[in-house]
Amino acid sequence: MFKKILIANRGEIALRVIRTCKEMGISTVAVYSTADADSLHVRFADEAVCIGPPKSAESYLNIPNIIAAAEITNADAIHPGYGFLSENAKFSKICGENGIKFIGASPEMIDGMGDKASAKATMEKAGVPVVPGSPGLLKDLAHAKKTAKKVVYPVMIKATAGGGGKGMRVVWSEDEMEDHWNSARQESAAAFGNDGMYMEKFIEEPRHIEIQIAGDCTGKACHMSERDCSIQRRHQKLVEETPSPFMTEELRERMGEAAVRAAEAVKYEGVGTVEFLVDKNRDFYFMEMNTRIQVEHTITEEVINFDLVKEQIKLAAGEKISGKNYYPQLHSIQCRINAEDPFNGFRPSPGKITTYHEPGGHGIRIDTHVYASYVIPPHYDSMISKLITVAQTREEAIKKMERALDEYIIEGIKSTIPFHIQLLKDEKFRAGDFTTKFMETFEIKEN
Ligand code: MV4
Repeated sequence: MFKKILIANRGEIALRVIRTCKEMGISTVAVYSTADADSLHVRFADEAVCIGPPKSAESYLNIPNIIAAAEITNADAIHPGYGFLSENAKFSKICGENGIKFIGASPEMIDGMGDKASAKATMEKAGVPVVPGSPGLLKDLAHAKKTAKKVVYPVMIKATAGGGGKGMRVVWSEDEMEDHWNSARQESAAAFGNDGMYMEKFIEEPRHIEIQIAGDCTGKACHMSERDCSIQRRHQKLVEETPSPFMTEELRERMGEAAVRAAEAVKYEGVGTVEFLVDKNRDFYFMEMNTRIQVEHTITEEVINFDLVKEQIKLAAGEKISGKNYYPQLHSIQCRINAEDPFNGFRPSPGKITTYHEPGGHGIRIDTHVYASYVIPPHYDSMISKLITVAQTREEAIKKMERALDEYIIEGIKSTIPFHIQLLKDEKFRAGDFTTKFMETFEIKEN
């Protein structure tokens, strides 16, 4: 087992990893930018190294400085958390070259899954359902038009280097193709330095349901139940829950098995997520594979009573999975509390938290790095805490969340708490009747 892990991240996830390391008897090294000197991850780690100025590019994305910090502290592994360098093939490779275990995917895995068209081809070959579309990349506009006729409109053109909705367009008819083709390619070239595009049938009003998986060094994988992440706004998840209200035992088994096929096909090592689109007929299609611990891993931990970060560290150290699959025993919901003004288009609201009081009691979990008098820096993402409830049923988890949101006091900045309070009152949400389009029509009422 590792003796010392450097956590190449900040905020709640840095703290989350430090906590598990402490429980495992592993020493921890925090790295921080000058904007985060007062952050809790710096306080709670055994050692801390400043790696640069506030800007991410010069600190949390600064590979030479992070490797230097690992070397001077003698860390034998690096946990990258999510975001930042967590899915950076170059970083994974450099860690390996310096004799530091990267607690995440190999450079080959990251590159293979990062190219969406080739990941899709790999999955199709492994027998994982994929959205019908172009067999590979589209050569030019004429090829796109010809392919769309076969796929049948509406279609989607997607950047092979894409993710998070960038370089992606819905095309409803041939006369729209040229404009979308040009703009999507331009956007992809600018964002990713790669303008390769592929095509899929457009799935209208899908649900986003992902399967947590784990794989070990023998090539064996297991599934660990699903998360419904359909409540999103501009590709930012707002609420996640498990089980999905749309799930059936039969669908869970089919999706779980497909996710295991996906993981085993690429000999996936570590914890990961296979994302699917699920249509109204409960047909599901592979979308992406995430090779990191995700923000919403918490709800899975609650319903299967299992520490996923501990598992991640154990698998990186060469331990094997138990071989069984994990099924949800409870219901868990997570509300992301962001420093944003929900009444003004979710505009970021950094600054000082003057008053802070957390809810508590049975079935409540809060993962956060903030405290009273903490100043939220403007340089990073706006998530300040994750409020998680767990209960026997969905109804109880919702009621508990309403009670917790009412108790939660954050003053000095705007937060998304009032949004969550309104969302939980929504009839469609309460009925579990929502898709990825839900937020497009949800109206936030001025309090
Ligand atoms: C789709 C789709 C409909 N049909 N693909 C959005 C992000 C990227 N990972 C894939 N995305 C989508 N791909 C086909 N063929 C709809 C989306 C989509 C979406 C997916 C998951 C969660 C939220 C979404 C919001 C808008 C569009």
